[in-house]
Amino acid sequence: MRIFGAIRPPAVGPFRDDAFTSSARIERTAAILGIALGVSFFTCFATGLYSHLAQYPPSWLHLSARPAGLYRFTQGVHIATGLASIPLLFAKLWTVFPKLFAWPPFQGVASLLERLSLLPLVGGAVFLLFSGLANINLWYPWPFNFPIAHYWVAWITIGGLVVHIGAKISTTRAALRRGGADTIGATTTVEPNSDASVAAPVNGMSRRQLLATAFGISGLVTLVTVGQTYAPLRKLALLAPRRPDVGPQGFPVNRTARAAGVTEAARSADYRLEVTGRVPKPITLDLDQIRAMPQHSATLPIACVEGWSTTQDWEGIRLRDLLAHAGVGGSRAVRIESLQQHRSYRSSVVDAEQVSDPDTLLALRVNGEALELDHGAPLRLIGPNRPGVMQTKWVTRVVVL
Ligand SMILES: Nc1nc2c(c(=O)[nH]1)N[C@H]1C(S)=C(S)[C@@H](COP(=O)(O)O)O[C@H]1N2
Ligand SMILES: [Mo]
Repeated sequence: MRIFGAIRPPAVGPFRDDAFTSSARIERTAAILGIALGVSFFTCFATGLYSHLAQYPPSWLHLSARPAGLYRFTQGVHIATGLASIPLLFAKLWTVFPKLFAWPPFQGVASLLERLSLLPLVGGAVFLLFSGLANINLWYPWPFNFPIAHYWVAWITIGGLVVHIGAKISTTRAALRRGGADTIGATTTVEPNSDASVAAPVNGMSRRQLLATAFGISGLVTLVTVGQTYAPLRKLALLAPRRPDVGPQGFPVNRTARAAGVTEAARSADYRLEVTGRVPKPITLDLDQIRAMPQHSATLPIACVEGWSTTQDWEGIRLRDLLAHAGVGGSRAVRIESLQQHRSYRSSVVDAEQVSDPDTLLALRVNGEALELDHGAPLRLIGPNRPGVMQTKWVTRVVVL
């Protein structure tokens, strides 16, 4: 790498020796933030993967209907860890920023690969956190399909993260032992074992102040958003895009009947529920016939992929009773179709295990009242451990697969 000795950038701007002098920028800060981000990113990745598999189940995998609130928990964790990562990522990028201008830029093949892996890692991390944040605020300033892009970029980012951890594990270990007071950027190195950088913040914040600020903001963000799914903190959910107790009948609506274009069809006296597909005797029921069937109740959450959830008491007919009514013996997977004609989430698949679950209902009522139009009246699907996007509203057809 002698070539880098010969060509050197002019000592201006960030390339000056004294360009970065903050005493908070030390390897130890980078290591602590790195570990926190590693934990939050892997947690976010695992819960995100679960969410993806739940929404796009491959043929070899079947997701259990129990525990009923599992998806609610994993998706709450997914959004909470994503949001908590944002201030930590800012702090980490700020801490290691001077390394962008280090000379020589790399010191061999391994070092070159390590530096290149930062591109998918940093680019991917910024993309994931930004697109996720926009999505939970129902803001789509892009032409691509959010779940697909978010999913594939997650794989790229995790790949970059694995390479990064492999490359940095020994630096991190060293930094966490006392020797890690090496500054990042400044030419003078703080004596190992001296507490100078901690005790005397000569330039700006000390390391402790930086970490306290980053973790403090991260904790605060979690505290004021997690109430969207964790009921005891409901009152604190000031920054949450959705309050689980605000909306018609006391809980939120993402897509209204008007937005879905179903108002007329859902109110019409011509409304019918059809059971078709691979059935011995296809049936068509009107509302009175549905109301005359045995009614059951279940207390189940709607757990939206955007991180909010709300648990309600639902009442309606069991999906398995409906299939039995149409002469279907045993349990089979079905596709539930909505009156909604356009856009996503107008149908969803219920697998055989979910169909046979006694709590999988086509609900007519919630909390002792008839469903309101925006909650899916006259009939909505509600089942245990399903992502919110698969709790189809305004159901008009059950296709046995
Ligand atoms: N037909 C239909 N059903 C739907 C949706 C939809 O857009 N269309 N949205 C889903 C989503 S994203 C969630 S979280 C739940 C609850 O959404 P809501 O708050 O709009 O009732 O209903 C689901 N059912
Ligand atoms: Mo949702």
